[in-house]
Amino acid sequence: MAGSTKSTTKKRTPRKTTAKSKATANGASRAFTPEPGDFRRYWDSGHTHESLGLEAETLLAMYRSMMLQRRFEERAAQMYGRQKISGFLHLYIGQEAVSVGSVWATRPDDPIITAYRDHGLALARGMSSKAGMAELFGKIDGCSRGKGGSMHFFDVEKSFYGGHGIVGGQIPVGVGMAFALKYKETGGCALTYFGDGAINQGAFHEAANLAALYELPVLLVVENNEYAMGTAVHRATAEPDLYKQAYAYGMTGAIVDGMDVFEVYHAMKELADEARAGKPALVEIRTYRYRGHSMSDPQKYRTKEELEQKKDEDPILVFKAYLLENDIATNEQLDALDEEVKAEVMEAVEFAENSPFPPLETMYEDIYTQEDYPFLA
Ligand SMILES: Cc1ncc(C[n+]2csc(CCOP(=O)(O)OP(=O)(O)O)c2C)c(N)n1
Ligand SMILES: [Mg+2]
Repeated sequence: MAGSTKSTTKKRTPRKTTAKSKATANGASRAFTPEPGDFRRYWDSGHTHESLGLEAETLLAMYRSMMLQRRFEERAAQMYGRQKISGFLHLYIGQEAVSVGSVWATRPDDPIITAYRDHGLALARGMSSKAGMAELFGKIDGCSRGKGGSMHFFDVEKSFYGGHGIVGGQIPVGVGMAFALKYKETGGCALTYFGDGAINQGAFHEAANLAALYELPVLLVVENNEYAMGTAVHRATAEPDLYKQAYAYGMTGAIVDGMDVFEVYHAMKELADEARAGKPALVEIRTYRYRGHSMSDPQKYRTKEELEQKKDEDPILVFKAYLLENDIATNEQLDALDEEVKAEVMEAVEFAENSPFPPLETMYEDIYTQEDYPFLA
């Protein structure tokens, strides 16, 4: 009721804020003193392989992994066209610096969990291209015995925990894994990946809160490839600088150039080590996907010019130029490596072709049941 507030509202006498009265009994602060957040920028930092302590041999292994991911997916797209692969197929092409920079910067037993755009991270972590391709073909020798397909790559031996189709669904699972790592005192860090489209899911915010509250060893890595299906980030997210959302949880927020493998490597190394010591972070890696959201995407939401401009920043070309300029490898060596990778992918296709479909009786295998679950009687 307008006008009635005067009679019902008591005038408050302003209280003096003393050092003692700043924190309330529950620990919250009464004083209005927003502090600048812990934000980091990993961009244009001029790193060289020497400054990062990377040997020539390591650089070539990193480059090989990026090429393997690219060639694997190009071939997968072709096989999809030939109807060898059915269901969904989301390609990671353009984002390879994220997977390689992260994997090389962290421990092989640091668990990785991601969304459905999962081939790149799985291959970078060391999943065999044969097991990956057979999974795409829906065959029994696939990494998930042909039952998961493109969106559900899994390789527990390599600490790769999928491959999840519900947008944002894997984030609390990743934080749960971080809880386990802390509880078991393994010193590991849970690398939890998701897309820009997942950051507005409640699951992200609930998980981020617990990660910070319990000081869990986790990196919440958002691969911002500018689009969630056909929706640009700024059309869906009120604060399109996603890393800033870390502030709400008192976490470190980092922005990283995801087209530069050195920046990703540096960021992930530094931040994972801090996370191991109980300081989780939200890591926004700016990247780009060159292909459509999935195989059936007319891509009307972006212009050809945008795509062409982004192709100039291709993380593989950028890295290749570095290797050549710094005499790490010659053009001939890199071409030979490409041929080797192409041959590996063809072998994977042949392997997938020759592997059988899962026999009918496997339908009831790999299913989780808890015999003594009380409500299933
Ligand atoms: C909870 C939920 N809502 C909607 C969908 C449908 N969906 C599948 S992918 C996607 C876009 C996600 O985009 P982003 O997180 O940016 O990942 P990207 O595809 O760019 O890797 C949506 C909305 C879904 N799978 N799950
Ligand atoms: Mg996206």
